[in-house]
Amino acid sequence: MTDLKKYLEISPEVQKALDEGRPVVALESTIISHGMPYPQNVETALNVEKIIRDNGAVPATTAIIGGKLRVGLSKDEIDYIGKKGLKVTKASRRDIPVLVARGEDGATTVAATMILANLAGVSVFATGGIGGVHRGAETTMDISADLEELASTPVMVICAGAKSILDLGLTLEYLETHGVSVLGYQTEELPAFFTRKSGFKVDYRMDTPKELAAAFKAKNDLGLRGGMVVANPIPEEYAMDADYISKSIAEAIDEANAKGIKGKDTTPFLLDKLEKITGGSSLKANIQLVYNNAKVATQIACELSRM
Ligand code: PSU
Ligand code: MN
Repeated sequence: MTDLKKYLEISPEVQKALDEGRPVVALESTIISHGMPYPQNVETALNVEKIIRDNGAVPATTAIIGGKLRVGLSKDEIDYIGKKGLKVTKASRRDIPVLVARGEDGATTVAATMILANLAGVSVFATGGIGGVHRGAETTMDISADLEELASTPVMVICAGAKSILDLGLTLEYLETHGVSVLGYQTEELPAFFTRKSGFKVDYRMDTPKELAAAFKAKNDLGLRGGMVVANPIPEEYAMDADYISKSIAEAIDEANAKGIKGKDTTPFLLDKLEKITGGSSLKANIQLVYNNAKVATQIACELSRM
């Protein structure tokens, strides 16, 4: 960590907030490049930043640009990542050293965003959905590096659960094994991204941002490694029909299998396919749940900054 300054560039606005102990909320960039089409991706990313500001924190969108680990991007940089879309390297933990050494760009996944946030001293991060154990993982071994990162890096991730493109039961088992608390915000049930219900229970229900912040603070104070998952259900009015979405997901997975899609391409392929199958209605829901997560994450960050 001796040469951190050489690699890490925190925007002046984010640095100032951190120096003054004001709340900061990290945001990922794979959701911009690989999670949504242009221009809705950039529009959403900028709206998310506005929601965070309006609720009293400073947004810190992260990415790797020209080999620099960046925490806090300008509007032009967000536009650059969004326009470049799938041409930007999807960057998880394993990609970071190579992109840095080569001076290349990378859009940070949940795992990579946790790493960058932690290096900068940011501990709350809002996103849409986390990666997890894929369906069929008993043969493919496709388990997102996001889960491993949650096991080791002290960042609280506010999401709308995980999409049922994943095996939610196995994802919860994996998190349990690695000691990651899954906390439901005003719910006992793990939300499944597009829907408020999944049939699976979270570890604990918490009803206020303050309770969530207190749990995270206790974890850190006790020196317990790793992050936490806050599962925040999509607002009722934007939730999708469970049967419709589960049929659409099955169709997307069948196509991915038929085409032999593997590795880091799997999640972006399924997200794109799903959006096409649902004629854009999944994108609408996706955008709204991210806004909702940004708001709750900001409330948690505000509570933490007072503790
Ligand atoms: N799930 C979503 N939207 C996303 C992603 C996942 O609903 O945009 C992105 C996130 O960046 C997440 C990554 O960290 O995909 C996980 O990819 P993989 O499954 O290859 O680890
Ligand atoms: Mn994978």
